[in-house]
Amino acid sequence: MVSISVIVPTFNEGPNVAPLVARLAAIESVAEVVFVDDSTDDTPGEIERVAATATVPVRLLHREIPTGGLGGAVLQGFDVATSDVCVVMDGDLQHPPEVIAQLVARFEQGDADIVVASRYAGEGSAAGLAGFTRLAVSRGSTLLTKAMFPRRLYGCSDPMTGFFLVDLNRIDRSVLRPQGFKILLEILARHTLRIAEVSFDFAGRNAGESKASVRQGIRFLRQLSSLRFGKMPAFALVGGIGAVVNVLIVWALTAVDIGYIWAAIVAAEATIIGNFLILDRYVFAEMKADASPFWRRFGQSFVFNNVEAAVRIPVMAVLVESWHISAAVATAATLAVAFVVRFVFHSLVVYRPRAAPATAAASTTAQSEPIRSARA
Ligand SMILES: Nc1nc2c(ncn2[C@@H]2O[C@H](COP(=O)(O)OP(=O)(O)OP(=O)(O)O)[C@@H](O)[C@H]2O)c(=O)[nH]1
Ligand SMILES: [Mg+2]
Repeated sequence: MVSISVIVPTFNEGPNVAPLVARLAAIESVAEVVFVDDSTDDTPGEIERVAATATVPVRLLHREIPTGGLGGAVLQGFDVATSDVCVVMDGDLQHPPEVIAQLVARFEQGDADIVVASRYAGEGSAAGLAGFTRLAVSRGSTLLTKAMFPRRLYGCSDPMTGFFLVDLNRIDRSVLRPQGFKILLEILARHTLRIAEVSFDFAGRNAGESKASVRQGIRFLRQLSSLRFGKMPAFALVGGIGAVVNVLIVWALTAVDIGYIWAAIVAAEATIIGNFLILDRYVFAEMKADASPFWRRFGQSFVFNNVEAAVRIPVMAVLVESWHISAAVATAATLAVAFVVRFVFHSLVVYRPRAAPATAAASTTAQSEPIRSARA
């Protein structure tokens, strides 16, 4: 039976401490609960009061200088944990402690380095996310992030969750650069781990206030930039070069008296094909072996790009005619949306592994995504 340290980052969660500890104490495999606290109120006092009578060891690490925010707190929790197998969870009871038994059971099967409690797998639900906007932001950013790290996040439907079990022996903590909320993403994007999942229902917050904010969103963008946005920059570069080539072809063909409509069509198709060949050769090189055959990848990419071009013009017309947006802004907006959709489609659909990618299950040292540079 594995015994685990539960790491709970807290910021002003006083009223949630007692019910959380009571529910954790009832779980057999829990060896200790480590609160890593950055509170500005009496939460540390409350943790000490609860610890005095708890039936499970409760430890408190109060940080005067809250380096790295929530993610930094989790890392410091790892440093003081007595067990090598840790569960990270929120302190507001949005993560039901009873799910820990399932995380441990899944880990004990022996084929995973990390077990993620997912809101988006199987029976899970994100109903506890307040409001349509937050749900949409959560879903959208998850999809885009998965497209940036298609191999390392393969098999993880919820890389943004704050509820997971990790075997510390399988990760190199010195490469982690936590900034804010997304510590799991930081771990997954910088290692090649065997990921397993357990689904759960994300509850509403028990008591107290949310710390999620626009500021956290900005920190998330900073985190993505320190992870170098995975595959996205290379994908964008190929698209940018394609656009320039497109213009050059139109210029050359019209110079030899070919009508501009025909010139535009030839240029568009030539760049769609050329872009695909470059993406396939360089950007998604290491994913080809596991993906569908060449002609199928080509077909999907070709059809997608033609449909996209065909749909974008009428959408632009609607924006300009009915919404009275200027043509330039409408062009920029539709191009930006098309870029994101194209990127997600290629990364997650065209190059989707037909089975679990071989390396994902093999080792923690293989560095197949362009993340190595971020280690410096
Ligand atoms: N140590 C530490 N813990 C934090 C910090 N910010 C948030 N937390 C804790 O991290 C957990 C997640 O924060 P929440 O505010 O619940 O974030 P959320 O679940 O996205 O937002 P809600 O849905 O509104 O609850 C909670 O246990 C917080 O107390 C921080 O800066 N330092
Ligand atoms: Mg919460």
